[in-house]
Amino acid sequence: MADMEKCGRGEAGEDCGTEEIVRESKKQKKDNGEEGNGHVSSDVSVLAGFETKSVLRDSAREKNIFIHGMLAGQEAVVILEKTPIREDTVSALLEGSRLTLEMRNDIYSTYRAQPPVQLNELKATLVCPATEKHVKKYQRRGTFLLWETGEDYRTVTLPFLLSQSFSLQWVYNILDKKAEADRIVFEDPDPQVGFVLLPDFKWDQKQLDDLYLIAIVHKRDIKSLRDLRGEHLRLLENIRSKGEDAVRQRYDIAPNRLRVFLHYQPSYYHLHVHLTALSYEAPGSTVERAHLLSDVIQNLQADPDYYRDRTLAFPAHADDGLLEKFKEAGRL
Ligand code: M7G
Repeated sequence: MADMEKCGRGEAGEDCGTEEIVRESKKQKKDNGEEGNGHVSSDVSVLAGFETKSVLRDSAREKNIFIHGMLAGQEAVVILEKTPIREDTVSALLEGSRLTLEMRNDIYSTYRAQPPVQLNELKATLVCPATEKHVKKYQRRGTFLLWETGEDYRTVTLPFLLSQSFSLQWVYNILDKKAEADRIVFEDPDPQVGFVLLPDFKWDQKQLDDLYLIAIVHKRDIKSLRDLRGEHLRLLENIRSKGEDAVRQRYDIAPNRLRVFLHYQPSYYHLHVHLTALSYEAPGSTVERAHLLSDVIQNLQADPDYYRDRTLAFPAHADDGLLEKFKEAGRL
């Protein structure tokens, strides 16, 4: 399993692999303070007062659980997930764990292992205050494919997302260096073709196997893939070449080991590109949602209005409102 030894130090001097809930919560307090909407405390027991309302989703395979509840009187979502086992911790795990025999049969035996406390971490993500839309995003429910023509986008989807979409405050905080500035891996500050490359908050940066970065463009007027035109080719090519170079330099990963893609529909309507390790089956990397950046570039080279006119398929959830709008418009 790859580890982070290769990663060296970032431009901002940050050590790779040091993300902790304590630091995150401290940062969150600072960030929220700047925006005047925060309330989480910076102490280690920030989740102690969390009152669970319901489990939105859990997965034995992915080893995660999404919980909806209340924190300090506000709606909140907490995501807990077991992190991958790092190769560089294996000997400490084997030596330091307390084993309890569960069963033995011939040459086979299974144990419950209690690792040393410092190796027994979970990744915890807190969204607070969470909106109803956050709760729906994380809930497991029926998914249906929609086929959206260019006309559907303009008449149904666009009005819906203008009224409904998630706040982009976290994106602007990154672009304005009000949050996560110490996590930036690379930046091209050009207002037309520039972008910020940083770890996605789904990645704990402790191992490269599940590497997940996002490139967020500086331009603020491109909502999604749908808005891309031939004139944006320079921007997209810039993300591809400089983003891939930065990943090679920082993590020693070649472009042909990366999956570089856009989501349609995204959750956040400010153009961004996902970069994940090719070997990692990242959530949202399936064919109905992920569009390879290299394909997007070729499509725009062949037809500058490709994404204005094409019918695009995407998965919609039973209760997320857009499906309902398509029904109302007689498009289902
Ligand atoms: P998307 O395609 O809009 O939607 O991707 P998705 O969340 O359904 O995939 C947005 C990406 O931004 C996702 O990969 C998120 O994990 C990531 N992301 C979301 N937030 C709120 C943050 C954040 O505050 N910081 C960072 N670094 N990444 C985030």
